[in-house]
Amino acid sequence: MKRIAALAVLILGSAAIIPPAGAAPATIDLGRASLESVNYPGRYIRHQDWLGRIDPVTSSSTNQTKQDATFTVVPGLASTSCYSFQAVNGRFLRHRDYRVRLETNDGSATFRADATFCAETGSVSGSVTFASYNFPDRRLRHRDNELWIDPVQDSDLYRADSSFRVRSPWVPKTTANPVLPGLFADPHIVHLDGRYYLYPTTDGYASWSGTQYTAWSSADLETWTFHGTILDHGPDVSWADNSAWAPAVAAKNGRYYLYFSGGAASGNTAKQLGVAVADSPTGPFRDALGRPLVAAGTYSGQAIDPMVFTDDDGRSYLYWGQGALRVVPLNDDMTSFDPAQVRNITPSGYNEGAFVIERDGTYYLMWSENDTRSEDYRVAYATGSSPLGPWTKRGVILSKNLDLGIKGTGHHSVVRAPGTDTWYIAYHRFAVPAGNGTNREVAIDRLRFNADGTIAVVVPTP
Ligand code: FUB
Repeated sequence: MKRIAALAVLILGSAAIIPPAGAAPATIDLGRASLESVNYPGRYIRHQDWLGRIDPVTSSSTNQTKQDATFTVVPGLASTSCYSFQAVNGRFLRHRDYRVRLETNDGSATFRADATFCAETGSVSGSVTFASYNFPDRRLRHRDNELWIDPVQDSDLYRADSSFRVRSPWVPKTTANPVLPGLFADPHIVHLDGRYYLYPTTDGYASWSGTQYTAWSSADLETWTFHGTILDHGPDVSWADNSAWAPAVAAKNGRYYLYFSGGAASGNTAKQLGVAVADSPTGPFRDALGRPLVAAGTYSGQAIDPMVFTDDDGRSYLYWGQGALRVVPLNDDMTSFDPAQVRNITPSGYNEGAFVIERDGTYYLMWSENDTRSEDYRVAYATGSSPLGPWTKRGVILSKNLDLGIKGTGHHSVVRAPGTDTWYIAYHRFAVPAGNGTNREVAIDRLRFNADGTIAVVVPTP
């Protein structure tokens, strides 16, 4: 909406501003890329001394130069229908005083808007131009080899200076992780209708204040397709304004249920749990109740981090909570339960992020310990004989690996490859290399079982 409004101002509000001829919304692939100037072939967008430029890059350039000219294209920090560009060192291209520079995401609304650019068709076939998200009458443009956002001009020179070709990255991604481009956390992985789906928290917001949930899908757990925003607290949920955290999706009777948490509307920041429903795993989801499923203050602990486990007999159980873990059987409608059946099953060391699986008749309850801002955030588990327990704590299965720069490994989920005994764990960690507790990335690694049914310690991979 904001973008449409901004374009209306651009079109109606000023006769002097003329978008480049033929400019129309364009899409580019997410993931690593380098951006080559249209009118200076061989020159690529890069950063040097934290400032944006276009400079020559060739196969014999230094590794540093190649690295400086390589970005990960991620969903826009301010709008997932636009883009942001994250350098290999974890910082983002943003404009400040109209000069384009490289800075660390501080999570503020200003930073996210300054670091978001909306793609439109460029001056020549196959090229794109990038309008500033918050100054839509300005485009990313090189001038004397420096990168600025400059007001649109109706000239061939401007059109060429502001057009780029998306090229293969000078420094390709060599690691499997992170699996999603950009800042995401609390991944809920699930296999539905023949595909894997990931539903994460959108990260990179100060105080985790994001409002949007996105969906991603994959056939092989390696290549992920972005399905855009599936629920936005702003327009879609009347009782929550902020803190769109840690979604979980469950399927039943041909419908898909998204469990989520959010800060109550009207300035009250206490968290509550909700449930939304859709006819497809990629939404759009709509708030099923028009009110919380678990209202703030009903139980001790924060009403966040929902998870639904469905047993072989078709019965589904809702788990949730930070500080205290609760479970209750869900009714068949998946949107209600009997409050009298709510149990407190908080294990020792529990903080948040519960997840339950069953294997060979044993139930595994897993959770995150410590604070997500701590590098010691980690995953522990217990085993039990039913979805309700009783539970026996077994120990920690996933924690930091400082040799690899991996910190804050937690809020995970687990999926089994259909028809096999091969299991995967999706989790978040501080984004490598520049992350922290609000700038996190999503990784997937193997989860293995020992012969005695205990879970082997997970080896986090770069
Ligand atoms: O992402 C926001 C919150 O941080 C989640 O709800 C917690 O589990 C922690 O990961």
